Amino acid sequence: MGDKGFSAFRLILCFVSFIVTPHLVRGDLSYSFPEEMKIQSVIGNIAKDLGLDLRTLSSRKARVDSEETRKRYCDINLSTGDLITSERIDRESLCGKKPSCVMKLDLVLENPLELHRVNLHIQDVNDNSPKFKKDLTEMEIRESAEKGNRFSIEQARDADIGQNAVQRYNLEKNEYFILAVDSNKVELVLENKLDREKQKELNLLLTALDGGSPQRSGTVVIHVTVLDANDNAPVFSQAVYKASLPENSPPDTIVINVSATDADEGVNGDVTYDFGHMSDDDIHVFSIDPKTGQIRTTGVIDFEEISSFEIIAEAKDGLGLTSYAKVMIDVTDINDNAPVIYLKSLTNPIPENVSPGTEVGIINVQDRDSETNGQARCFIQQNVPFKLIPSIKNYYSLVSTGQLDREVVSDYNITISATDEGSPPLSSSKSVQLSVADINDNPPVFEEQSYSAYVSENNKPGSTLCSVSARDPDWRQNGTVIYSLLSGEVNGAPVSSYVSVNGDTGVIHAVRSFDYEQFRSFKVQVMARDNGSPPLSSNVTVSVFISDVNDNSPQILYPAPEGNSFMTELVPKAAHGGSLVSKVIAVDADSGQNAWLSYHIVKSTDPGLFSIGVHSGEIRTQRDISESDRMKQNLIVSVKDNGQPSLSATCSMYLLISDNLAEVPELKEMSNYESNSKLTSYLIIALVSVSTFFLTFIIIILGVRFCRRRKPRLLFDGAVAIPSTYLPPNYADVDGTGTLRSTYNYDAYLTTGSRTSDFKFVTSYNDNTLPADQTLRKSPSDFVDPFEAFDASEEVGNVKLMYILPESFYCLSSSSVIIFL
Ligand SMILES: *[C@@H]1O[C@H](CO)[C@@H](O)[C@H](O)[C@H]1NC(C)=O
Ligand SMILES: *[C@@H]1O[C@H](CO)[C@@H](O)[C@H](O)[C@H]1NC(C)=O
Ligand SMILES: *[C@@H]1O[C@H](CO)[C@@H](O)[C@H](O)[C@H]1NC(C)=O
Ligand SMILES: *[C@@H]1O[C@H](CO)[C@@H](O)[C@H](O)[C@H]1NC(C)=O
Ligand SMILES: CC(=O)N[C@H]1CO[C@H](CO)[C@@H](O)[C@@H]1O
Repeated sequence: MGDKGFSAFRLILCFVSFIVTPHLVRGDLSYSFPEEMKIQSVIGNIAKDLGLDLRTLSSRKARVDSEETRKRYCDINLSTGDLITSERIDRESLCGKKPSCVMKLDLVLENPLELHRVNLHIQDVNDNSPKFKKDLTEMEIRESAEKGNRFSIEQARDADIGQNAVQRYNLEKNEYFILAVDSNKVELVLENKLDREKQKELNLLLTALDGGSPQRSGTVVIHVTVLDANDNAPVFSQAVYKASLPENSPPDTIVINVSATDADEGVNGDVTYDFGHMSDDDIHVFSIDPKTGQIRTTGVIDFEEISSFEIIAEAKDGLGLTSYAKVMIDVTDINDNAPVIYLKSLTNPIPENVSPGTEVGIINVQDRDSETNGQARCFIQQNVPFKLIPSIKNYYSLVSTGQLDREVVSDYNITISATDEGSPPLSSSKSVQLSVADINDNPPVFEEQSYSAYVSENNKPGSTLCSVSARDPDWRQNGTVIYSLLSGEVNGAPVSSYVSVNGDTGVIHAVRSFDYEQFRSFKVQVMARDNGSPPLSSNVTVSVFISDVNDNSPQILYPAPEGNSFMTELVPKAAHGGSLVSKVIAVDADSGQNAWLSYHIVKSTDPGLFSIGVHSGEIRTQRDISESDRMKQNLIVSVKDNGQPSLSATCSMYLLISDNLAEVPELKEMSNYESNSKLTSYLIIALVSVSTFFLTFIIIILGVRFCRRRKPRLLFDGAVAIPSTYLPPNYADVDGTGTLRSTYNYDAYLTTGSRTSDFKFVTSYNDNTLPADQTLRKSPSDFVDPFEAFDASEEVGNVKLMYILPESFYCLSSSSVIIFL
């Protein structure tokens, strides 16, 4: 509006100057007028302005002369005196860009020659539009161009000047560029970044406007081609790729394809693939094809190691712009792991006395697979007294189900198997050795229920009687058998003084020599004990039977041994042949054959006169006595037993063939007849007293029988007080258990075969350490039992009675005639 007002103002001004400013100055006329006036347009009235007479103009040949151009542009209407345009006056062609355009004309008058300068000021008129060189300008701009970058545009040209020249430019509205115009340049300024990929090219309409009125304009189309820059990273088709892959897939299995596109062109759009940063573990597992983006396996895929992979795939274009996508690969489980059985704890060995249900071990089963592939069941074989009880999680308790007996099964081989529930299932097994530890639960057992040992009397001390043996199936010391004698007494003496047992071997040794005549058998208890704690034991009875040896010579009771008595048999003169004269009485402490005596006359005064009964010992006449026979007859009789070798004894028998002792004169010669008769009376007294004693003895025996436990000492005090001097001192070394010490000296000797030793059992327990005046404390049965043993062992028909005398014992046979003279 202001523009227009301004233009109007200028037009008026121009018009005013055109009207008001004729140069009336002689010689100089000035006119101002706009260009491009119509031909014949009146510029001014020269005649008037110069004061010329119109009528004279033609006569004076008034004309317009132009110095510079051949064209005149103006003419004078001679009839009106007006200066009129005769040609188009274009200021631009006359003056170009000059700010003031003045055409100088000469007005020539003749008659008189008058010359007037006429200056024609040609006013510009907006007759030219702004003009660009071309209607279309091509421009190439890189899309990478930064905001604010300027791109010059050639200015528009307008032939007009001043206000009519280009005053401003106008850029069609667009989102990228704005216009920056200053006096000498026009520039496009990038306001928003270009994106070739969004808009490859754009046309901008640029308008140049002048200040004329009416306003004129010129336009140009700027065709902008956006050049590609590598401004686009490749773009993956998915931000996250998901794939699943069975474990153990062979190498070169295609896992997934990733793909990325790049909007850029050419090398900028060439996408190559790679992996982004990867852990060292994953590097060898997958490969990616740089061209196709195919991801393949290269290594071993083990679900149990890694169950899922998260890989970064990288896409890169030619100039290095990259983008990334996540590739998630889930590995699916395959049942490729067998369950593994771990023995977490084991009580080994287990004592055999554990109660059923005792936990023996803990087992853990692990299967690295997952889900059902990793669920394992565990079991053991049937034929063992153990079972598995499932416990928490994959733990099992191995417990015993029955009573164990090491002596039956000492080791168990338990096979534990585990199977998972995969398809196909996998299984494994483990063998567990379990030992059963011993408990001393078995006593030693003797191989036989009882043992018998047979030994000949007069055995050497230390000789072996027999051996016992017991077995104990327990282990080591629990099964180590030690033998010992149980304390007890035999005939009132500790058994240890008779036998000993080797603790290790069970061999039973005689400690002393036995005398059959003293006792024929005895029993000892042997204990077998193991070494356990507490020990177990069992007992066995060992019966020792002593067999007879011919160690006793026949003992001649009648006639008394020579020197001790003086005995004579009277043989009546009238004795007929075959009549019994006398009898030799002998006994043998041995038994059986050893005591089977035979009698022989080894020497006689008159060999034909007497004979002796081989077995009876009866001396009989062989024939009638005749007068010629000598009065004194001597017989030497030998008594032999039937042992091997046989033992014998001899005695002398004095026979007197007479009817009357008085008839024997020689008798007086016989030494000490007086004393003999005296002796006889002594003997009679002795016999009476002995008989009395015997009767007393019988009464006492009977008394003892009835009340044996009341006064046993009465009977035996005398007997047991017999001092024993022939027991060797080292008997004291026999310890109480009857077990021989290893240092025991077997050289112990015992007198044998003599009468005095016959009843050694009486003295044997009366050992050296016992003071003579000490009262023995023994239970009565201890004393009586040996007698009972004797009673039991007596031979039928040969009942022996026993006299107990202060110094000795005599055994007398009731079948014999006992004669003490
Ligand atoms: C990956 O592309 C290849 C060809 O380039 C095609 O053979 C294969 O099947 C594709 N694999 C997947 C998983 O799309
Ligand atoms: C226990 O079993 C294993 C394997 O089955 C075998 O090698 C071993 O000899 C067995 N031991 C016994 C004592 O049976
Ligand atoms: C013997 O048995 C006992 C239990 O009675 C036991 O403690 C010990 O270990 C066993 N000895 C051996 C060598 O087995
Ligand atoms: C063996 O005898 C002893 C002594 O008499 C006794 O203590 C023990 O209990 C007996 N042992 C057996 C197994 O009978
Ligand atoms: C030669 C010429 O143009 N003469 C003109 C002068 O002016 C008068 C009046 O306007 C015209 O009638 C003539 O023709």
